[in-house]
Amino acid sequence: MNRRTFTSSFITLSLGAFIALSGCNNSAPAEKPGDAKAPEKTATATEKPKIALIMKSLANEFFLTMQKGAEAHQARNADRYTLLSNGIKDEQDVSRQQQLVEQMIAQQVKAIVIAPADSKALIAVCKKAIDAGIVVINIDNKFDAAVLKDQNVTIPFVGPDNRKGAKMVGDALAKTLKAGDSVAILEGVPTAFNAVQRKSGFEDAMKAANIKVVASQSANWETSQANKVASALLTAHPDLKALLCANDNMALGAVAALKAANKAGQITIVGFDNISAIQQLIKEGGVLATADQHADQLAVFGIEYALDILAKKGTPADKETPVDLVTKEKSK
Ligand code: ALL
Repeated sequence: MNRRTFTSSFITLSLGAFIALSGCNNSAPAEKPGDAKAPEKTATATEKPKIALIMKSLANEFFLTMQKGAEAHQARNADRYTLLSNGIKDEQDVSRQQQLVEQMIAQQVKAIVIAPADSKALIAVCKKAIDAGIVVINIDNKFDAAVLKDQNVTIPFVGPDNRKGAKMVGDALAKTLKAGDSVAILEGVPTAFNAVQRKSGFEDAMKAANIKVVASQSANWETSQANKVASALLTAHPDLKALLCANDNMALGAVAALKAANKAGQITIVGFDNISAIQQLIKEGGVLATADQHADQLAVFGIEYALDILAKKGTPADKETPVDLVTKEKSK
């Protein structure tokens, strides 16, 4: 991908996100999530429960896929619940996500299924939702166990083992390298537990193969930041053999940085998410591997879980969802 293609795909993604933010935020058009005004009536026991899905950046294809999966599930289960789906524009806009939770509390939803942008900062507002009688399910990025304990709150987590997923990707990479080689990691948002777990999984795999991690830096899940960080790493470490990216959006930025530095084909890139642009690059050989955490199913698992709890009022427990290695061989 040259600079121009990179820029235009970035614009396409951003445009897609804009359309998503302005058009698809809400599966129940009569109830705009942006309006935090007090509901006109109190829900009765016979009414279908409203479930709110609160995601992170809709500029990331991962969350658009998640949203589509949730909407398809709701369409198949229209008699069971209504869905309000929301996202933010910027991966780090934690305060916007907090506002979304507040708005969903004001709308008296029965359950909130949330992929938090930050593993600590969203807990207090989720506790507020629980105190208001709302079932809260944590998906994708796990809340911090110590802060949950501190605030005396239990929120079940439905999502993959990110350390395991990253280890699988790292192991696939290690097979193509030799002991003593140098690699670098591009981390996600450091206050997100899944970003930390993925970094650890990459490190586990490199350690097991005696490969040196000479640098590890955050690019906050973003393509453009990853592009800058990767360019700087290529200059600082000319002997680098691979870049392990904690998500595919950052892998796209790293791929563009390699092209710009005329190093395409000399340095191996791996990612995490299995977005369509990376699937294509895996086929072409521009990226070695990624992990599929089944974005289309992640929110669905959370919604089903919320419906179960609403129906049986059982004790919530964590639930691990699948994560699979994707390589050229595996996708044949
Ligand atoms: C994580 C997801 C995805 C995504 C990232 C960016 O929580 O699991 O890997 O790319 O958020 O927001």
